[in-house]
Amino acid sequence: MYQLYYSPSTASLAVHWLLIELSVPFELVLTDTATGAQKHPDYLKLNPSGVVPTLIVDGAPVCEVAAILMLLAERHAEAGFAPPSGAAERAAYLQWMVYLANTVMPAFRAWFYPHEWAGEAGTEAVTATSRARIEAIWDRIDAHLGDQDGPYLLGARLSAADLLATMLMRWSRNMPRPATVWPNIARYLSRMRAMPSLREVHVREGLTDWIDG
Ligand SMILES: N[C@@H](CCC(=O)N[C@@H](CS)C(=O)NCC(=O)O)C(=O)O
Repeated sequence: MYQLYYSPSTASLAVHWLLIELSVPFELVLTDTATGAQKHPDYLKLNPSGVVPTLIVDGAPVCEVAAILMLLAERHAEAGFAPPSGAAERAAYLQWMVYLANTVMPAFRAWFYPHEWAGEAGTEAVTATSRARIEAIWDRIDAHLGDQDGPYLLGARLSAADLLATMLMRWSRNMPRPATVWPNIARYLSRMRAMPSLREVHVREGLTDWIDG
């Protein structure tokens, strides 16, 4: 049985979503970032970065949302969320997972926590820069989706990268130009939002906004 340390609407959502898709047994442990639970000494023993998510796998903590998604996709390979080694889409899958984790997530981290980058005095500049970076990311992903043969990041094949991308696109919902402004992304999100498991994760996390567009 997996245990997911989560907080509603945060980076744990993609893991929660994949666990539902995989139909595997799991338990949720609320680690409410609104109350600072992610900085409690007991939680820091599991995740020294003091962030969610953490997934307990065979009794040991695993951190970093992209790593957790890739691990789950591999452990439950029959569900097809990761193209196997040697598959044509494998390189694109790895590229998108790493791009989402090391380019898109840090841009959002800067948007949501601008003081971390330049102190309180620099928040305005960091907010402006991170907004521009995020919009450039949507330009790139929108162009990619427009060029694809199929509806997903990897083309015809749905993968864990789509769950991570959708979660990140959702994070832009209150920005001046949310990801849905880009037409190919809007089409992509209509399809992703039609997945019953995404609606289910919204219900389970008590989220009512965005899912209906
Ligand atoms: N690199 C981490 C980042 C996770 C992250 O930034 N989580 C946010 C929620 S979306 C968090 O826990 N924020 C609370 C904090 O930083 O104190 C990952 O990929 O798992």
